[in-house]
Amino acid sequence: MKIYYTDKHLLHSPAKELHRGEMITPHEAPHRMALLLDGLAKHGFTKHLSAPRHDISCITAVHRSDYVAFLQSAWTRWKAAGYAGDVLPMSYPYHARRAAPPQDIDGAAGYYSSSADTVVTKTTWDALTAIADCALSAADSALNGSAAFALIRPPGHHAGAAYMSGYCLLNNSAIAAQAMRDNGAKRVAILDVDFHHGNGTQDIFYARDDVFFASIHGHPDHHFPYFWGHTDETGEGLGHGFTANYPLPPGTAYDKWAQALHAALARIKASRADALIVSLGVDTFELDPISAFKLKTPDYADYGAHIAKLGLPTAFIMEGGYGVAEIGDNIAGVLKGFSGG
Ligand code: OKP
Ligand code: ZN
Repeated sequence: MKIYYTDKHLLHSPAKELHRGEMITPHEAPHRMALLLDGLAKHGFTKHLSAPRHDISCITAVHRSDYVAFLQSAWTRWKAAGYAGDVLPMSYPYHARRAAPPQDIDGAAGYYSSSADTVVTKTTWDALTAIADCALSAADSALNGSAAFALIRPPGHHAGAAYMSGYCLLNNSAIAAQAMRDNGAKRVAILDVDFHHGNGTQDIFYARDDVFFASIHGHPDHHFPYFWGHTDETGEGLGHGFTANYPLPPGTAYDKWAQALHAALARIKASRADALIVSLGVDTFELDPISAFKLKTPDYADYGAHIAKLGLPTAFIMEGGYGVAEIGDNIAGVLKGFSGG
């Protein structure tokens, strides 16, 4: 298992998170990576590869160029407007009310967002390109015959073609999946095992038949992102039948979760994908502070082994998993289980 890492994730460090009516210390911040690096080291995962710079076209292949321009300029524009803190939008368009963003950066930030938990800091863009490179190198490695893990933060699966959301700004898994397509995979499958539904990834590929998307997650009646992830969301147009959602109730433990996994794996097999991206969030863990499933540490190795049975070139892309001492044990479990122990 090759592991791609960069310490440039430190360049995205939100000062605060707006959470349930309060400004709190962010759940998604550099300390997550410190915990994860320590935990992985205990399991012998100490070798990290650095990723070469990939072309910006790898990013604009799934993200709208006006959104990329927004991410690159948002902090400067926010400061130029005299606004304090990081770019934290709070006014949202009522669905697609206007085709273009307003001139004011506060309004523009809302236009390119769908939840007030995600900020742009002065150096966010530099973090984002460096971690996207890790995801892209993991995809390259998988296609070249070596399974790989992108050890990155912030996560990406809530970011759509033109919106940030749920701590995510660029959709690393979507960028990696698209790169696999562009580098020879005819069909790619994305398996999203993060506790939260991967709405951004779903949106990006919703009308396509070359990227199959399956997600197992907390039911949107109870959990973020709230407006996506129901079973009746199955794709549209050409993409009809290429999205599969497995929403599960709060409190779900591994027996029921694994049944959904087996259903998702069967669908991936039937999709005849020739490469796999795993959006690997371990916020399904019983002690995760913002989630509600009951997976235990040994379950991670078990499901890693099931994913391996697909026999596909695979890139694991880090998504969520918050503030617990076991985060490294759980990621190590998946990687070891996948690699055969
Ligand atoms: C990111 B990932 C309101 C709820 C918003 C966002 C959770 C994002 C999780 N405070 N919370 O999927 O792990
Ligand atoms: Zn999550």
